[in-house]
Amino acid sequence: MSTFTVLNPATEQTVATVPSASAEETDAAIARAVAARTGWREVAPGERAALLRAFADAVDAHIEELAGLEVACSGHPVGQARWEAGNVRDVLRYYSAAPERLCGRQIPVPGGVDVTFKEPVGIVGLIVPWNFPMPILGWGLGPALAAGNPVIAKPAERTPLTAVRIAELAREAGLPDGVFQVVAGKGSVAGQRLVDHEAVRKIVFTGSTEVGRQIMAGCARQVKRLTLELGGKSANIVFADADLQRAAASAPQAVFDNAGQDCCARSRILVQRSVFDRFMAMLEPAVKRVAVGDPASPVTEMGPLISAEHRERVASFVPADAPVAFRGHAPDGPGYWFAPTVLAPVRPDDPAYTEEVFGPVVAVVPFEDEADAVAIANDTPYGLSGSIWTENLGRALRVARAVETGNLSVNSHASVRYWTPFGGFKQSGLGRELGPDALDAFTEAKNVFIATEE
Ligand code: TAP
Repeated sequence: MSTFTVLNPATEQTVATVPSASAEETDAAIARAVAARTGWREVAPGERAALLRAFADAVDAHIEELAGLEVACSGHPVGQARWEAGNVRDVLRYYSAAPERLCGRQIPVPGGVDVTFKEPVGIVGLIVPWNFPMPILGWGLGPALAAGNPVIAKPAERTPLTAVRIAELAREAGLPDGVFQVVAGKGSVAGQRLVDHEAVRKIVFTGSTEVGRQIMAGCARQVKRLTLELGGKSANIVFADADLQRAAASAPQAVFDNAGQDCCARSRILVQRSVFDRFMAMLEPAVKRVAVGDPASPVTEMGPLISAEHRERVASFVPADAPVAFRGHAPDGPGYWFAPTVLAPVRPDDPAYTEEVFGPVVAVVPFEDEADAVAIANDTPYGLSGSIWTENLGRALRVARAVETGNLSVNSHASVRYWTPFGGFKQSGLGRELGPDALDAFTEAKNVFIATEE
């Protein structure tokens, strides 16, 4: 039996050794989901809603345990990890209202009536990355189950423990056998099997754009339904008329949250040239104030990177001659630490400016006017997130409409909210998660014509 070792990224100590699911074990999970499929779609809507609420309550009762696992497995600060477990609970509760509102339509047609049904799409494979193991699992799981689909989740190799525990809580809450399973295995084995197996009718993949492309090609062979949530290189645009103090105070959170291992990281700060120096003077103390350290401490704001390999990759974006304007702090000793790092001025071809770093590194660049800001913001193959700082409401709306990205905030660093659709433009993905329409991605519309003429 092959296994993988889960390391605590803050201590480099072993947390657990987990069996790695083979292709055959993944097939067995798929067979159990096939057996559960009809029973789950036939559960009465009110009962399915009650089961989702019970599942949410079970997660709620285990927030501390789940947060503790994520602190150990991912190095997330404990306050953040509690929020992440709470997000799973909230998303399950939000979508527990959906089964009883899964309404079709009645369409007037000649010779009869046509009614539509939203049918469950079938077995759903959720392939989850290591950066937000709990929320990203929940965003697919809640609506997929609410729509009447069995779900098989494949967590990332480095961070399987919370998903495994959440699946146990689902069973304890009364979800029938085979309705929600977790296969902890390699992407190239268990993940690939979910993509290749004909009984899996939909894949929800969150991860790198590179692997997303391969998954899309795999799904194309079977015309398999697919949602892709991929990489980002988002802009935080600060106009001269903004409340600069607020913009500078929140910029570190927008990029250094989760140690920058965030698809929504606003890793390019674009600042209007006339206030560039003032903004940098305000940004420096804000970056130096970021509390980096022991993830188990309630005052910690930023933990380590996920692994030694990932730290090496992040460090490659900051070579010895990099234009480092200033840095924050990071502990010495064991752990995959990397201090928050601000680069300026950067060349337009600097990889730290053009590529997704997925670490606590931000490039700050000046712009001249509104048109210039929009052109720079859009000069990337990605389009996931973004923020705009200005006191001019008209400008805020004009720029928000012009920036080619899926999720924007004005005078705020907020990114994902479960009430609103989330997803990317361009190479940041395909389809939307969350929000009131999320069940559309987990159902097929069926129309039935009923003749009324004799
Ligand atoms: P990836 O290396 O792409 O891995 C993501 C998931 O895919 C993991 O579970 C991985 O399993 C699995 N996988 C790898 N190869 C596979 C294959 N051939 N078939 C099926 N599954 C496969 O990404 P990552 O490094 O974990 O995460 C970082 C990336 O995710 C960043 O680019 C980030 O921007 C993106 N991300 C995007 C979003 C949204 S919402 N747009 C959110 C978070 C992260 P293993 O762990 O076993 O390799």
